[in-house]
Amino acid sequence: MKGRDLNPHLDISPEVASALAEGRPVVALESTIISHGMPYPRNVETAREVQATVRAHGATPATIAIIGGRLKVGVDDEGIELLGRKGREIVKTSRRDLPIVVTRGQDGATTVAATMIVAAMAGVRVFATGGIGGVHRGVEESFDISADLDELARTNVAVVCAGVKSVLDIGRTLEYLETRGVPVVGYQTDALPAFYTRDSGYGVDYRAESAQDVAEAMATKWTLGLDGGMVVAAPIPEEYALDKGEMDALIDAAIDEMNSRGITGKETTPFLLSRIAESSEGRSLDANIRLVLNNAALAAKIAVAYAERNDRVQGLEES
Ligand code: PSU
Ligand code: MN
Repeated sequence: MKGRDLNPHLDISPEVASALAEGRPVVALESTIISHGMPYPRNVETAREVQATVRAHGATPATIAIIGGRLKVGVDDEGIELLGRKGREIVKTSRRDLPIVVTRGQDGATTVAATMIVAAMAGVRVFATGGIGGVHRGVEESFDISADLDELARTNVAVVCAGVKSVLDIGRTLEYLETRGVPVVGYQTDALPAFYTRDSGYGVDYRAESAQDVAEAMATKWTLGLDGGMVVAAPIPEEYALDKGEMDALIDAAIDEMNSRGITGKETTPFLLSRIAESSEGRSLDANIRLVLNNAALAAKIAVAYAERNDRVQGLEES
């Protein structure tokens, strides 16, 4: 379906379009996690499970990617299989890559930044992923700061993630988000989670007790005219968390190897994820899948709460 008077490059699937038209809850899902974040075929299995989890919690999943130069909101099974099978051959597409991939009619996997852009175009306000990009360790040398952070500062989508991964410089990532006015909200926690582990040693700005709390804060932010998103950080469920000391050692080793091999720029995150999956004998991948499913469930609850809130406010305005 070509959305009403929407962007000419955008295709919204019929299922997502009718949910949006009826004000029903929708959760955006990214595709770089499929193509560059996990190996085939578990990436495809996980993408399907994530969609099923969103449905089970009362929302419609909208996987976002670029297929043949079209911005897709609601990628079908065939599209997900393509992204998963081709993996790193697919262009990892962030804000700066979008115009080129679209112009050339290529396939592109959207990062958190690009997924936020496309979600916002379609009117989707809640997005679930695993981890966001951030300020990289060694930023003094590399100047590597993910475009995800600037997108969070300007595009109105709440991003549910498992905190900030310790392949990144967590402290500097938080400082950057503060400077750019992005709230970091802990879901039922005061501690910022660090992806595979529940506590990074850093705090969050605010703690939310419920999906309703998060939905209210989103609505207030945007009613105030404060553009930009929000990071909603949910810790990996206790039973799936990995040992912090052990993971830190594997992450340090992977970063050393990356530096000695001269891997930089957009290649860094995919390299680190696959190296850590190898050195942990797949345990990091299992944990990654568990936390993504957990985030999908929470994002669906937030999307439901946000839609209910909008219905209530509209009801009041009409009465
Ligand atoms: N973190 C993960 N898995 C991922 C990514 C980050 O644990 O797949 C992906 C996301 O798509 C994120 C991107 O937006 O990496 C960040 O890349 P960069 O640092 O190049 O901006
Ligand atoms: Mn980068």
